[in-house]
Amino acid sequence: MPKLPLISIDSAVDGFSRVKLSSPTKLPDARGFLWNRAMVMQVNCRGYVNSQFMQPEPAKYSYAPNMEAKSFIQPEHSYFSHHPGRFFYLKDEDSGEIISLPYEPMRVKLDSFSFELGNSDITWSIKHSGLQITIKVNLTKDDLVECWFFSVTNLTDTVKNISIFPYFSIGYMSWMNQSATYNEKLNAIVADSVTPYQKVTDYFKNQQLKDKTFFLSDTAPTAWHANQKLFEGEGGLHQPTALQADLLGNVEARYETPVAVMQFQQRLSPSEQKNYQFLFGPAKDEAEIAIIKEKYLGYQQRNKARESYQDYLNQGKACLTVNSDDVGFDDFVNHWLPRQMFYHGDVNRLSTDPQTRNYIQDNMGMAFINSEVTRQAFILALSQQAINGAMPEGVLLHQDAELKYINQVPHADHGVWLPICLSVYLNETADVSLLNEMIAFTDSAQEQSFTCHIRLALDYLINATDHRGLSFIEQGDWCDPMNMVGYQGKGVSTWLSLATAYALTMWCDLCDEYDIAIERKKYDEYRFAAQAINDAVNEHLWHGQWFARGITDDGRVFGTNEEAEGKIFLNPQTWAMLSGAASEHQQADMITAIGTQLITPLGAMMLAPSYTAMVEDIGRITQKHPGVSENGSVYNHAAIFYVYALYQAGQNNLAFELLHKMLPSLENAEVTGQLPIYVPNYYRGAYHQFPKQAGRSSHLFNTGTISWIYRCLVEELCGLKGCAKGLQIAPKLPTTIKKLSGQRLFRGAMVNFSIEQVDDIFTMEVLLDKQVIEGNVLTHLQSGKNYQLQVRVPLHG
Ligand code: CEZ
Repeated sequence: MPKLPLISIDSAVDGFSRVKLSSPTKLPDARGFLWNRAMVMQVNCRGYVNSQFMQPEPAKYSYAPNMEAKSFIQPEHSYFSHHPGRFFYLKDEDSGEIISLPYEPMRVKLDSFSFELGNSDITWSIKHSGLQITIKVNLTKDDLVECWFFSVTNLTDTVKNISIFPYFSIGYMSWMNQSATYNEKLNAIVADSVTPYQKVTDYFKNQQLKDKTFFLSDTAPTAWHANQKLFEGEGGLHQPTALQADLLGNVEARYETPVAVMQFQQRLSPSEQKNYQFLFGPAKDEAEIAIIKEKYLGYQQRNKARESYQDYLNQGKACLTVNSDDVGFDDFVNHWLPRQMFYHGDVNRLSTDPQTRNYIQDNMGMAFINSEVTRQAFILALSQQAINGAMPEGVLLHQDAELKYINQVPHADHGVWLPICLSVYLNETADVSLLNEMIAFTDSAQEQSFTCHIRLALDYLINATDHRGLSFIEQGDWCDPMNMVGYQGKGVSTWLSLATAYALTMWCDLCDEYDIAIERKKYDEYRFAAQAINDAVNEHLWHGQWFARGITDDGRVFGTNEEAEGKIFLNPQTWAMLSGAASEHQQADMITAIGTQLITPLGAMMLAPSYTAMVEDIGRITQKHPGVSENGSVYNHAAIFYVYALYQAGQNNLAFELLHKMLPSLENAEVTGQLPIYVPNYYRGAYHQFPKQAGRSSHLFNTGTISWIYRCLVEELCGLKGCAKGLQIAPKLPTTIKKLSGQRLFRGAMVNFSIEQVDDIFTMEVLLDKQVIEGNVLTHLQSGKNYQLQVRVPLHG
């Protein structure tokens, strides 16, 4: 049998892509994810699953084997033998051999293994001992249920007698009450619990909670088992005692940790195939389970569910497809990147109070998919602004939602993001009517125009500066855990100062480009303020060859070469390029310093050297493990800011080199440990301190990086950027890409483009439908029409 490549990318029937992994051990942490507006599940190639649903706050239906803290989805989520999962034991009743599928918990070497990730489903194709097994899972458009399909085919020419045991973990549900048994009427194992509480008020609050977990089957089981401990017995998960008997014992769980196991004895004639369908999920009561059963169990119901789920995810189609010589790059940009962007914009990382900076940036990305969603999101964010101009820590998306976790810590930067992200919405739509939308405040019913809300946010930022004209950092800016630089009310942030100057400049530029009504005096004040901040940053924070990160409450400048750790931070350099604070000479110094101290094979680290001990006038960031998250990882959100700034500075080659590096690929998979289906929030850094772990993916697909990568691809690399007059053509191809073609959907018009770098011209040539275009703006593109665009650019800039 020809050796399968470890990872392969195929195109799928639904026109999407299919990424396949042919080993459960080479990339043991490899995983895929599925979601809808109410739930998300991360599925590991070995069968482990990390899943949660919203009611409206995040909740579990398949728990760890012991009480677990409720928290936001963590980076580097690790697996362990009793980690929640969806497994299938398979016993050959003739030989007695038992294996488990897709691999855990028994870890028996299989004849062939394939873990396949599609847009709307995750599949395993396995061959072993003459059997072909296919396991597939998908979610539904908007219900709380996992739809599993299991099929086994006898590839031999002899009869095979087998037993199949789906083993779906339920885990430790509640210290107050947990149990499970088989419900014949539903043909399901139903686990029941009571969400623990002690306050009377919570009794009434918890009435609607979905405290049941169900495992439904389309086939009546030969026997069943619902008791985790007794199922394992002395054999443990590697050789469960319950499987040693001919039949499972039909054992309940009574204030014992539940599990859902069924046994299906099956005689398979040669070439005979047997299919099973299973549904798994949370429910409030048996009536709800019956409705789910009615809706999704059955061949037609299943196909209908799969199609509607595909249709839901296909809404995530974005406005750009590219065709370069790099198959992996094209596959990721055309399929997986828009998918991850849609996940962020459509379900807001499945939070009821997304951090304001995340909410605005994630919805900036939606402007490339469905700009009406962006419009509504920007209006909602401003409706929760205070009348003094302060933007909230988080945007509440549900009437019962509260600000939780990090949103209870005051951060100073939330006002900069709308003026910065608004440009993408206006470039994609030219919808200046948004600026006249009348919106109230969180603390006043008085309505003011969108423009006025922006002005209040910018004024609030300008006033939140110290005697030097630098921005107070409070307990954090973009960098959440930088919480002790300014908690005494005096510390300032270089990044936020520069981001404020950039936001002021962006707003003035937008007012010019889209002729937005703003008083001349206010316009001049903003231009002046931006320059004043840039000057103040240069006066107090330029140190040697780069900008420091800030000044502490006690006046200590940090993030300079004088320190042993945290010598250089990426963000101040990036945003000094964006805000215009850095001269060409300074830019050259910074790019050199970044090149020697921060660049790794996976991209730019956000600071170096990583902190290895607490620094009390900087804060929590220094306590994170070196190379992890903000403490010097390749934090992709910060890295893509740098890529975007390099494009603004015309550094097209370095920009593309760093953009390409952060994209997961077949080539870097054995370093990152992940499949090329999402950009993680970070890759391990501390490259010079802990090289062994460097490059490892966090596997966390929640990251503000995505919308910025997409912006770089559409507006910079391809240079097909909207403006007030139409579509501006200004591609920034690296010298390594001589030709790039593709499609760009712009305000309803489909532009089929080809961009070529040639060395026989000195100025760019633009042809639209073979007509030479004067200048570089396509002004009369009509919605619904198709256009052929040819762009020839001089090879050497
Ligand atoms: O959260 C992210 C935030 O969602 O950290 C980014 C910040 O810009 C994003 O808005 C950088 O700080 O609290 C913590 O220590 C966590 O590290 C969070 O800061 C971090 C989570 O890991 C999610 O990535």
